[in-house]
Amino acid sequence: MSADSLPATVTRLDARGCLVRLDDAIEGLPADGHELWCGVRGRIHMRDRRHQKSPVAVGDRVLVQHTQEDRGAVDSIEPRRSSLSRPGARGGRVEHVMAANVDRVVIVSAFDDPPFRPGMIDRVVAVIEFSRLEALIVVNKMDLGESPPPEVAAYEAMGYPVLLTSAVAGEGIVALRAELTGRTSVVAGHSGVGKSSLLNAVQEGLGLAVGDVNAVTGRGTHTTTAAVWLALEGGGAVIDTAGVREFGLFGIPKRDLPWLFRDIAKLAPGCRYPDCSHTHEPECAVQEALVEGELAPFRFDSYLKILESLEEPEPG
Ligand SMILES: Nc1nc2c(ncn2[C@@H]2O[C@H](COP(=O)(O)OP(=O)(O)O)[C@@H](O)[C@H]2O)c(=O)[nH]1
Ligand SMILES: [Mg+2]
Ligand SMILES: [Zn+2]
Repeated sequence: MSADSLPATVTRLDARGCLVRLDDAIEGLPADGHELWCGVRGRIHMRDRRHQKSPVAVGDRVLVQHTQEDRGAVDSIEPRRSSLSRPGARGGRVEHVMAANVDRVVIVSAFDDPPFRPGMIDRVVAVIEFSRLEALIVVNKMDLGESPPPEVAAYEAMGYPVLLTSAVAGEGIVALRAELTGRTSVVAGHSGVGKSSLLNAVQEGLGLAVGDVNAVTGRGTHTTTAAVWLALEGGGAVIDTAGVREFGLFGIPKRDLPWLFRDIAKLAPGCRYPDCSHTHEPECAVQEALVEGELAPFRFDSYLKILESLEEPEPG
């Protein structure tokens, strides 16, 4: 590190490099003196990050050199305190870090339009548990419904906080702002559920593009991998993502999955076999709870779907 290395946060990535937000402003730069476009210097390019798509991720803390005008170069990357990854190229073996240094994942769903899909929430919650992050579940577009979807009770029973919001009616926005302030959150959820609308409501002036549902869910759009880091006025930051494909099940071993479902994990000690997969074993407490109506069937469905999608560990 040289004397004029500037501490900064990576706020977005594109083919040319990354945009960073400097901790301390410099005169003559965009965004009130805070923004530099950076290339990543060759020597850090692949060091320790051979299996990663890009050496830097949105949310990374970096040291940069100001080279000319609004340009700079990333000198070094701080170790990540947490990260959220999805499988990238080579059959999912290349790690694609979607967001670095986050505390919490805000899972946004909609009451309707697009329809409420608990399967998506369950998948992201499993990733959150695996990554040891906090979860906040948001059900947006509550202006389209009278009462929350029935599945919400199951998440609350497991101890996950749930917020009901409407970006158009301004419902739940104060509470959401309070939840976001002072920590770094990443927002996950299907296209069209209202992620960008909610963030625009939380903080005036963010000016995030809001799509109409059909336009943003159209196939072939490449906006789904974009993530943007945004500083919040009251402290903290939020990373807006364009979709949910970002939250793949990277690196989760099959045998770990039962422990990533809180309701299933709680029942598992009652099973005959300590390594019970809860799919076919005799004297399975999870199966019994299902029959007794003590485990929500939608949760078990999600568990089975995810279990099938996870690869067996390679022998040896
Ligand atoms: N009825 C209703 N529509 C909303 C709400 N929030 C967002 N929308 C609409 O849903 C569409 C998608 O919103 P957007 O914020 O782009 O969703 P994103 O893809 O998750 O970022 C837009 O047409 C918004 O106007 C809401 O609370 N209620
Ligand atoms: Mg959006
Ligand atoms: Zn079992």
